[in-house]
Amino acid sequence: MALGKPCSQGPGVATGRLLQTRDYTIAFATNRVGNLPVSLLHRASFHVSAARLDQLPPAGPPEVCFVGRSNAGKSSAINVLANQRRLAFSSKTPGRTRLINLFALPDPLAPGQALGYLVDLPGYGYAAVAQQAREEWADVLGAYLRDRASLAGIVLLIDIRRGVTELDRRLADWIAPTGRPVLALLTKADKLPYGQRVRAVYAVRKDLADIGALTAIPFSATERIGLAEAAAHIENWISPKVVP
Ligand SMILES: Nc1nc2c(ncn2[C@@H]2O[C@H](COP(=O)(O)OP(=O)(O)OP(=O)(O)O)[C@@H](O)[C@H]2O)c(=O)[nH]1
Ligand SMILES: [Mg+2]
Repeated sequence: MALGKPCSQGPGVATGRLLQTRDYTIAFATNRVGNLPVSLLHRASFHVSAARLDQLPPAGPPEVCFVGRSNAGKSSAINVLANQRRLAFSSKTPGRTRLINLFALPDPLAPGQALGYLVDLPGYGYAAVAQQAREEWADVLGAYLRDRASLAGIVLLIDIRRGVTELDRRLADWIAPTGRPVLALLTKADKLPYGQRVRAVYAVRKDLADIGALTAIPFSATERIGLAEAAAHIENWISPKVVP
């Protein structure tokens, strides 16, 4: 099924699975360097690449995927969240990420096991890719977003200067019925003054209002804008903190 044809029924898995995930609040609270808590995401390491969904490992621990237009800043966001320079490659050449790349987050209580995964997905909307390859990728992306049982949350990257484009809107049509939570990072926020950033966030919230569980924030990989908030959001998807 292509991205243009969203399904009406989502898997409705997010709540149940998140509640079943073990809570590591105490372990992370002691996981400090000096007085600074070390983010779980800083421990990310490359796990596996896949060209097709059937090459992915079977659904297991929670996954957080990064989607968005080609060049929106997906790989740069993963690198800054992981506090690593070249974990996910980033490039001035659009369409650089061609494979689905999984990065494992190790379980602090079970060495050798993954607590969750970050997933860097190839961007869409890159004009130089042949039409057939684009449609094939839309099918893969659509199936991943709809069917991947372990997908706990979606990070949607949108260039703050472009806002929600036609292709982003089609993706949102696909995501909304699944009920999956979305963190929209409005990337390259360093390119806009504060007032325009605020206006851009309002516009994106309005354009994506049909996504029930939506959070939208300005983000910059270079200036680290929105970094702490994005990291906390993603960590909570991987390992939900139980608030008494
Ligand atoms: N000024 C600025 N530039 C950024 C920021 N994030 C990414 N870039 C630049 O935008 C370009 C694309 O970044 P990538 O992270 O490779 O984008 P991508 O979404 O992974 O691209 P594909 O893999 O092609 O889909 C690179 O030249 C980055 O240096 C940011 O926060 N601020
Ligand atoms: Mg990339």
